[in-house]
Amino acid sequence: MALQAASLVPASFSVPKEGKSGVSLKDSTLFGLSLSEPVKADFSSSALRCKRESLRKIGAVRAETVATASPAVTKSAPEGKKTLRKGSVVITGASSGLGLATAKALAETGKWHIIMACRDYLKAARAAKSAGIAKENYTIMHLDLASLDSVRQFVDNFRRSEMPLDVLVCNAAVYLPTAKEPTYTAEGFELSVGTNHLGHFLLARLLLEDLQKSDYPSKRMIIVGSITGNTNTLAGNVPPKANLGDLRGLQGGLSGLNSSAMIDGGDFDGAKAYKDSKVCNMLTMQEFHRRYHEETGITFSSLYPGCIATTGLFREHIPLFRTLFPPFQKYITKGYVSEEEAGKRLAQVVSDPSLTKSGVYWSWNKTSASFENQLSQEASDAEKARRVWDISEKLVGLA
Ligand code: LMG
Ligand code: NDP
Ligand code: PMR
Repeated sequence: MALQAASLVPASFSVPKEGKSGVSLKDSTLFGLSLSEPVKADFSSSALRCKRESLRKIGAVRAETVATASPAVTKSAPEGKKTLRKGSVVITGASSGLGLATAKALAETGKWHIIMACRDYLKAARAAKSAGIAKENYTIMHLDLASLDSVRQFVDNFRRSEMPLDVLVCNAAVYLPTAKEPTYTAEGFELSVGTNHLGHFLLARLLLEDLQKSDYPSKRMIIVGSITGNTNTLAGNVPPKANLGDLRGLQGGLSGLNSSAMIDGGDFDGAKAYKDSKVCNMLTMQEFHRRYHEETGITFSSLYPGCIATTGLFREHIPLFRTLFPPFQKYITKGYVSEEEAGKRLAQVVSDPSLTKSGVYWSWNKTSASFENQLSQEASDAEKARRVWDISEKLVGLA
C-alpha cells in the first residue's frame, strides 16, 4: 500500500566556451594556481519584495478550476499594494544534502511551502525536523524516482492534494562509483541514469501541465546539473569522462540484456553513468526551454551549486575517499561549498527575481555571485538534446 495518502503532512572551474583545444585553466584555483572566473550576470540577493499573504493551508481551499482558484497576486487594502501568496515548490530528494538545505533556506523566508518528494518518508520527516523547518512550511509526499509507477502515483497524489505547483526542482540523485555491476530500476533501466534522468524526465513532463496551470508570477523548472558532466572543465576531465556517444545504449533501454547498461553502449562504469546522467539533466533542461519557454513563460534552468563534498551523494564511495574528498576540495581545488551555502544558491534559482532568464546553466564565483556558465559542447548539443528527449519519451511510455 502506498505511503502517499498518509504522508500528506503539512507539517570552479569553468571556461567561457569549449574551445577546440579543450580545457582551459583560467577559471579557478588549483594547486595554488590562481584562476579567474567569468562573471556575466550580476547577482542581487534581494528576495521577492512582495508582502506575504498569510497562508491558508496552501491550496487546500483551491476551487475546482484554475480560474476560480485564489489568485497568486491580490490587492490588499488599504494601500492597494500587491501581495503574493506563498509559493508552492516541489523538491525531489529533499531528505538530505542540497535538497534539504534548499528546503530549509526557502522555508526560512516564510514565502514558500515545500513539498518534499522523497523515497523514505521517515528519513524525510526526521530531516525536516532536525533542520528546524516549521511544520506549516512543508508537506512530505512519497516519490521513488527509480520506479515510473511511483512517479505517476506521486503526480496523482500531488494533484489530489490540490496544492498549486509554482516551481519544480529536480534534485535527487544517486552516485554508484564503486559498483562493479549495474543495478536496475523497477522498469529495468540502469539505476543512475534511470533515477537521475529517466525518473525526473517523466516527472517533469507530467508536471509541466501543473506548472502551466499555476497563476504564480514566476514559474520555474530547475534540474540540478554538475561540473563533472561538463568536459570543458578540469573536473569534467577526471576519468571516467561523461560521453553519451551515439546513444545506442539508451536506445536499447539500458537494460544490460540485449544492450549495454551505459548510454554510449560501453562497459558499465558507475562514475561515468552518473556523469552521463547529469549531461542528460542539462540537455533536458535546454530542450524544455526550446520547446516550452516561449509558449508557457516558464523559466527552465540548470545549475552547478559548487562541490558539496560532505553530502550523502558519496555514501557509496570508499571511506578513504570520503575522508580525503572534503579537504581536497576545500584546500586544493577550492571548489568546496557547504550544504547551507549550496542550499542558498539553489533557493536563489527558485525564487530570486533576478534569475528569471530561461535556458541558463547557473554557477557561482568565489564571492558567491551567480553567473551564466557555459556548458560543454556535448551538454549544449541541441541535436543530441532532441534525440535524448525522443528516446527518453519512448522509454518512459510517453510516446
Ligand atoms: C575514478 O578514479 C574511479 O576509478 C571511479 O571508480 C570513480 O570513483 C571515479 O570520478 C569518480 O574516479 C578517479 C581517479 C583517477 O582519480 C583519483 O581520485 C585518484 C587520485 C589521484 C591523485 C592525484 C594527485 C592529486 C593530489 C591531491 C592530494 C591529496 C588529496 C586526494 C583526494 C582524493 C580525492 C579526489 O584519476 C586519474 O586517472 C588521474 C587523475 C588525473 C587528474 C585528471 C585531470 C585531467 C585533466 C586533463 C585536462 C588537462 C589539463 C591539465 C591539468 C593540469 C593540472 C595540474
Ligand atoms: P544526497 O545524497 O545528499 O541527496 C540526494 C537525494 O536524492 C537524497 O534525498 C536521496 O534520498 C534522494 N534520492 C536518491 N534516490 C532517489 C530515488 N530513487 N527517489 C527519490 N529520491 C531519491 O546528495 P546531494 O545533495 O549532493 O545531491 C543533490 C543533487 O546535487 C544531485 O542532483 C547531485 O547530482 C547534485 N550535485 C551534487 C554535488 C555535490 O558535490 N554533492 C555537485 C554537483 C551536483 P535518500 O535521502 O532517501 O537517500
Ligand atoms: Mg573532482 C577545480 C577542480 C575540481 C572541481 C571543482 C571538482 C568538483 N573536482 C575538481 C578536480 C579534481 N577532482 C581533480 C584534479 C581530481 C583528481 C585528483 C578529482 C577527483 C575527483 C574524484 C575521484 N573528483 C570527484 C571525484 C568523485 O568521485 C566525484 C565525482 O566525480 O562524482 C561524480 C568528484 C567531484 N569533483 C567535483 C565535484 C563537484 C564532484 C562530485 C560530484 C558531482 O559532480 O556531482
